[in-house]
Amino acid sequence: MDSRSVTRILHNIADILEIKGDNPFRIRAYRRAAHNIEALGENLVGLHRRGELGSVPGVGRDLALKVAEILNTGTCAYYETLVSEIPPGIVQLLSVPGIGPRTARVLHEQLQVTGLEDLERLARSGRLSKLRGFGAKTEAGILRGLELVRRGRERRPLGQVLPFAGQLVETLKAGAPVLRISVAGSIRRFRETVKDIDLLAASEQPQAVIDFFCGLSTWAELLEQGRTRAAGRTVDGLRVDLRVVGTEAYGAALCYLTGSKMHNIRLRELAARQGLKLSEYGLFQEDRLVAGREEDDVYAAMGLPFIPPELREDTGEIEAALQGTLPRLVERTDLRGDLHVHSVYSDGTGTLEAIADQARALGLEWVGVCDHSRSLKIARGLTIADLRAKIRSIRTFNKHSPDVRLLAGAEVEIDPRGGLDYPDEVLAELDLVVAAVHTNFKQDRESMTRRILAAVRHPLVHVIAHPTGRLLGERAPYEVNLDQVIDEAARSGTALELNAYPKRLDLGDTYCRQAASQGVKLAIGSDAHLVEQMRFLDMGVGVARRGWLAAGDLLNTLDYPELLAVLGKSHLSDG
Ligand code: DGT
Ligand code: CA
Repeated sequence: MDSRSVTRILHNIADILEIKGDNPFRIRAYRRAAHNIEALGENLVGLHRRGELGSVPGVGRDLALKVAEILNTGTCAYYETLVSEIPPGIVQLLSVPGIGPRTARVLHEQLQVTGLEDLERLARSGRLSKLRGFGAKTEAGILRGLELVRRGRERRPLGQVLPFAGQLVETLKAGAPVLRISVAGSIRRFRETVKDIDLLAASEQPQAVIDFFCGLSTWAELLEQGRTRAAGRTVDGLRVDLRVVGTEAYGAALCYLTGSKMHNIRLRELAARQGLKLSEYGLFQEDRLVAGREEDDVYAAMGLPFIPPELREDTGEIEAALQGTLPRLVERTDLRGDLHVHSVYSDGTGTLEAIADQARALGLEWVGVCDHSRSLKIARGLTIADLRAKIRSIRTFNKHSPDVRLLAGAEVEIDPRGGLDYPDEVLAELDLVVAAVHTNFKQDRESMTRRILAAVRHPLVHVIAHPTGRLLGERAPYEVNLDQVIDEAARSGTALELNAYPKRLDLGDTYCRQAASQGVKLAIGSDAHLVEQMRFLDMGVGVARRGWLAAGDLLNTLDYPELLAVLGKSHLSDG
């Protein structure tokens, strides 16, 4: 069992308790544990092996036992009992964005809805809007939610699949006679959502590799078991394809299976113009193999530099490669800081010390500690007095921390009319002001654009957080004219965030590219609420690379004095 199954079950437990009207503290405890376990990713399994589950924040003795039970058996007795106590199908309703436990209970009690098909049928026939407390708006919202669920089943957020893909690679490396192995397909290209997992291995014993793969306990169903290819489906419904080739063709096969399809087609055309033939088996002149062992060789034999997988979408990369104008893409090691981390001051769990320690461990030199502002009470936004106390603590902290500096920041609410949640004189005391929309998502396009443009223009705002507000698979972007936001950011010198939280990845790759081409700086922020989540920076780098960004396009690559200069805070530089 992987950590995702654990978090799903814990969330389900919380949902069922909520449907039953159980103790809110208990419900919150399950959610908090699920949230913290999510942040650990597959590290959870290691903790379990070492008997250290109790060290996870929010996981006490009782919960540690349940988590261990789930990891060992795939479920736990307590959960099974809860499930048996409520009508089947209700829990399924909760997977629809916009349907909480209370709505689910009403739907079940009044219309006997027991599943998603049921729900969709009733919503389409207009029956839901006739329920007390529902109405046409709710009904439309539920239909949108159902559409998101459907799409989410077809394509999953990359962040959900990436750890599992990495784990499979490690499992095959450890247990099967593979000489080389890689994730390919859209995952290797770092697309924000993916349909399935494509794996490629090189081996002299393909059959043994296939047999090992097919024998994994991971599969709910085996879809294919051939001599050099196999495919399985997980309990979650996720398909995994494996191809096994010889080492002499590994590079060509990796290139083919990485795609994208359009990139492949364009490469093949280019080869043909040069009198060559490119396929998954290699690059050939007549019947002679010209290149195939390494991807590098394949590109080089066609007169091209290596094209990073993130660029292989046929959006100009082949032309740029031919002209020698491919960007030198930013790399994780170019990053010196994280511009968006929450702390214990608002809804995070990290103290200033813990944040700095994690920064050090990740090779960072500075961190923007941005807590929520006063009106966002649900996320424990800071009053002005608390904010000032936090600023003082950070100043003191920095005096004793020469290697990792913290910036006194805030993620400040942009109100529906474009005003900010702290007065200007308070904003001016901060080192870093990140402005964000967390309320009134449903404004029309004109109002929302006007609202965000006001923040972009505000002279004390440095960064606009998650500019579209989308949550992959959960919430569509709000209506906003991003072209205008980018134009205005270019004019005013305001940076746009590349929020690296796996559910967000906001801005997405295409808009990052557009913004950078207009001279707008991007600011990668992990949006970590637990210090472990600062690792999400990796996700941000992947998106940045897909957006053709070089180190110079990001604020994260500046050193501390350079960053302060850009933020207009150079006076803090010497102490
Ligand atoms: P996905 O799975 O929808 O997230 O995106 P991909 O790109 O992983 O697509 P997938 O899994 O259908 O195929 C994996 C790779 O195989 C794809 O990136 C390129 C290659 N490929 C698949 N079908 C074709 C094809 O018809 N022609 C060419 N040239 N390549 C193909
Ligand atoms: Ca794929």
